[in-house]
Amino acid sequence: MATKTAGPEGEHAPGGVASEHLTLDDRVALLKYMLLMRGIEERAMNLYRQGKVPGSFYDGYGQEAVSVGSAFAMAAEDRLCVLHRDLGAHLVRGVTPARILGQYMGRDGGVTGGRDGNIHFGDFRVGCVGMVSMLPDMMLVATGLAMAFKMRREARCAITWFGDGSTSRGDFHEAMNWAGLQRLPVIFVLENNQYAYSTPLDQQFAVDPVERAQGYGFPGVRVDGNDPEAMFEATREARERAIAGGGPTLLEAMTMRMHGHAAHDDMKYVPKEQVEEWRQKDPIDRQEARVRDLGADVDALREEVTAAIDAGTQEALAMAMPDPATATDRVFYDGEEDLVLGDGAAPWSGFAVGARDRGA
Ligand SMILES: Cc1ncc(C[n+]2csc(CCOP(=O)(O)OP(=O)(O)O)c2C)c(N)n1
Ligand SMILES: [Mg+2]
Repeated sequence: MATKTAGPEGEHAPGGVASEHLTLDDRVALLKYMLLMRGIEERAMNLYRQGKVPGSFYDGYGQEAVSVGSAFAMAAEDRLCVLHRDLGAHLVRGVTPARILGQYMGRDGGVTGGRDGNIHFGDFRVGCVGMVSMLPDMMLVATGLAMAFKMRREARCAITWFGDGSTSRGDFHEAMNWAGLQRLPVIFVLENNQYAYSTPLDQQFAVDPVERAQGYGFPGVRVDGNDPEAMFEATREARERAIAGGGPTLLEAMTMRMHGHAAHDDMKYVPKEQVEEWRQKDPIDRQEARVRDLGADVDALREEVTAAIDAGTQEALAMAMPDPATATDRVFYDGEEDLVLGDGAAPWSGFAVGARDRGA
């Protein structure tokens, strides 16, 4: 059980492919979801500055490839435990820009209907589980989902994302231990963006997390987190192994937090050269160069994405604020709603081009 590095790290010649399982349409779709993620978050930041988004605002600028690439490798019947820098996962599963922007603004038509602030949301109908804020408790939720899949003998997989800072908490070890012991079908994606608020990596761990995975009896794989195709391929392989009964995988996605922890953080503590170095590895620029080289009409795609975000913004701004009389609806289980995970029937938009649907 070796620790390995997936895909050619760092350098990607335009047109070079990191996965044989992706068609050109898939590769363009990866770019589309990354553009959507960046565009929606930029729009949300503007709305925040206009006072329309309460609290603070958290984004995943520069990290788009991590959630987009890995979510793209998951099947309709799988479950995703999504964290605060992983908007791309919601988008790949088909959540619309309007519902996301409505969520950030606390509107009735947002994903939680105004019941939570900007990032703690998930839509069961598309297989996304709402985020628990305590880090990294979603690792335990994903492990529990995988345990249920195993007990029911269902060929399904759970995936979750979490940051480098999360690896210093006990829950990380509990989830890894149980998943390893039970050989559960779960994928842990460590989003190593080199900072946990202001704490840099060299103050975070003495042993790299990919090596820790081996300590719990399963592989740790380091992936170029700024390459959506490498993320896709590593996740696809991990899922295949999980479904075959091979147990969990830890993927360490190497990336960089390009903005402050949240809108209120000017990240004075991050060296400018470090940011500049990572700007050269921007995942959108790289994917754009690849598919442009292969003949994709990237300009038309950009226009399509901008139009979708413009329309979504108008729709979200027109949404009403929630009716206070409904505040406790959907907070406690009342037997009315189907909260049972499992039917896999989801109003997909994003996954239509995913590899799994083609039986790849
Ligand atoms: C147990 C716990 N402690 C503190 C926080 C507050 N908090 C939210 S995000 C964050 C930074 C986490 O860093 P990392 O895990 O590296 O994720 P990143 O924000 O870099 O993506 C902190 C301290 C929390 N949510 N849960
Ligand atoms: Mg971090």
